[in-house]
Amino acid sequence: MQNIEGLSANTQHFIALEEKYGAHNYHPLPVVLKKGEGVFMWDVDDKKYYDFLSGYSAINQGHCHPKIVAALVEQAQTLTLTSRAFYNNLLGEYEQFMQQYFGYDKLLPVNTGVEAVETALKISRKWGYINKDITENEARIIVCASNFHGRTISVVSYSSDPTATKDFGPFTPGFEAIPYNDLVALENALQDKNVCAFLFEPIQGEAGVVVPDEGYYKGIRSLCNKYNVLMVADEIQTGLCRTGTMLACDAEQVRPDVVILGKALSGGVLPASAVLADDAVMMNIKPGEHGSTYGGNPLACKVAMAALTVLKEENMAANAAAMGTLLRDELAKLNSPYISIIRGRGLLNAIVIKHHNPDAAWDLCMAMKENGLLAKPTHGDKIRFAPPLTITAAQVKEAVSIIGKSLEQLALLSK
Ligand code: IF1
Repeated sequence: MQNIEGLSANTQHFIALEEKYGAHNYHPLPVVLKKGEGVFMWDVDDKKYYDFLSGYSAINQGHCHPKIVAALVEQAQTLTLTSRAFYNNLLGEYEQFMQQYFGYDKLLPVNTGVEAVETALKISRKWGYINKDITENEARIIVCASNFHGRTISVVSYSSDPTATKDFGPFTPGFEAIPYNDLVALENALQDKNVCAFLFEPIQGEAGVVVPDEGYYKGIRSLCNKYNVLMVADEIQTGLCRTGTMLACDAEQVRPDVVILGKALSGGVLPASAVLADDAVMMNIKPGEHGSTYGGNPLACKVAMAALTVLKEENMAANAAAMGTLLRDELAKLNSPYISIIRGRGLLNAIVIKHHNPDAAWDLCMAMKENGLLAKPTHGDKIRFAPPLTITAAQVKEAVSIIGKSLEQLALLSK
């Protein structure tokens, strides 16, 4: 039972319901939210919080962005789903919109991020057999240690996190993990003629916002060209202005062969994900070989076009870059003995906590919650700071003052 000491009756009520009737597949911070607007959320006792997680980068545009919600409401009252058994008047328009927006010939629409990752794995293998003449069932995909690409059996098959794999075997073969941010290891792995793709996160989110060296993307691009391997970028968390450019790979002007999008593609209002690729890759997929019931539904198409439009209209990439720099600078000014590292790009950031108490990161998140800011630890000692990209300089400064106050309380806690 979640320790619900010191929580309001309201909060305890909702936590108890989840405890009793829901699978225990998460360990949430003990806060129950009922409303979101912009960079803020309110709990069931009307307490206001800065959202410094943004739904793990699904809410780049801010909670309940009026233009995205308007698109949702309008389409929800018109036509929500046709299935792909028939055409609809929005999918083609959305696909053309995405071609003009990202510059790839084709889009394959699905729903969740991991579904898009699985789609990219299938497309990559198909390309390997058809275009690289790899022996049937011998295709291999190179991934990075400490990756996070979702939670399906095939995707956790290449996870290095025992929590993701224990008691879920047997696993899907055909994957090899190499160290992240290591071009020598990548070139060694690409000697294998059966390699069809290299799947990577431009910044490793779950691993604790691990930013690779300058030149990593360019190096991957060059090696994938040299060894005729698909460069597959999982931009589900790093894409859509989160790291200060439309796609994280744009930071080095690198164009992957396959781009995977999700999360903020729909501004956090419904699941929508997509795989982008040029014809030479995408046209290997023939009718009936892949799809999903909701993939390309008109509601998601309408919402996604609105969500992407506001990213540009409100210049969110530039704001993410500027506010990210301000956030990291203001955090550094705290000079806290409990922060060993501050890292990130744009508004995808994390601090690493240095403290003898193994629960210090959790305790700090609990203190920040009391002080009006929501964030959550990742992998024990790291705390991700990723507010919506609409945050202002004044709000960044106020948020950092909350973080500073909470760090002082952590000091007292540790006495
Ligand atoms: C949860 C982590 C982050 C992702 C990348 C694919 C997916 C994700 C780079 C799959 C999803 C989410 C999942 C969410 C928490 C969050 C997460 F902690 F799980 F690892 F962000 F780092 N590629 N990440 O980050 O997308 O199927 O979830 O739509 O599972 O609670 P999804």
